[in-house]
Amino acid sequence: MERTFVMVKPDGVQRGLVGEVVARFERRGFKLVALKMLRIHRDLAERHYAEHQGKPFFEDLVSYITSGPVAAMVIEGRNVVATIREMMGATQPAKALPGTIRGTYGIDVGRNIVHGSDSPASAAREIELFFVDAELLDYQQALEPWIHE
Ligand code: ABT
Ligand code: MG
Repeated sequence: MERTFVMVKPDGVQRGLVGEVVARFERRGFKLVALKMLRIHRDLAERHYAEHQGKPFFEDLVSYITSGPVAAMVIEGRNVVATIREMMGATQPAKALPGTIRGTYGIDVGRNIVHGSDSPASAAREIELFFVDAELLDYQQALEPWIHE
């Protein structure tokens, strides 16, 4: 089963949106495999956003993501990477469709509330950055047969 890495960013935590974001993914039917809060420090931020190093917005991005606690999680389900990206909405909240997370709660790109891996390969890399194996829980979701056919 596919897994993705999701993170409620510092603005989402400060605005009390952790429960809202997690609830959307739970209600969709996805399974929570890991969940914790942490404060990202500069070295982890630079590794997480390695693909953007050297770009003009990189410094702002690092200071935003390190500005307060985040809620990090691993979520599992069929096609979960792409589905969660769709539920999040466009990177620029102003362009995100109404009903998506960013299209409901966001305005500026530097306050876009939530992160979700953009591919299964990114998910594997990010999960390893943020979690150790023992934190990824192996259990049966009771309603699973009523969610996947
Ligand atoms: P993340 O979940 O933060 O990775 O956002 P997303 O994958 O939707 O967007 P990408 B392209 O990965 O951008 C990462 C963050 O960089 C910021 N950014 C990006 C800018 O500020 N200006 C830009 O031109 C681009 C391309 C926005 C993204 N998120 N934040 N914060
Ligand atoms: Mg990204």
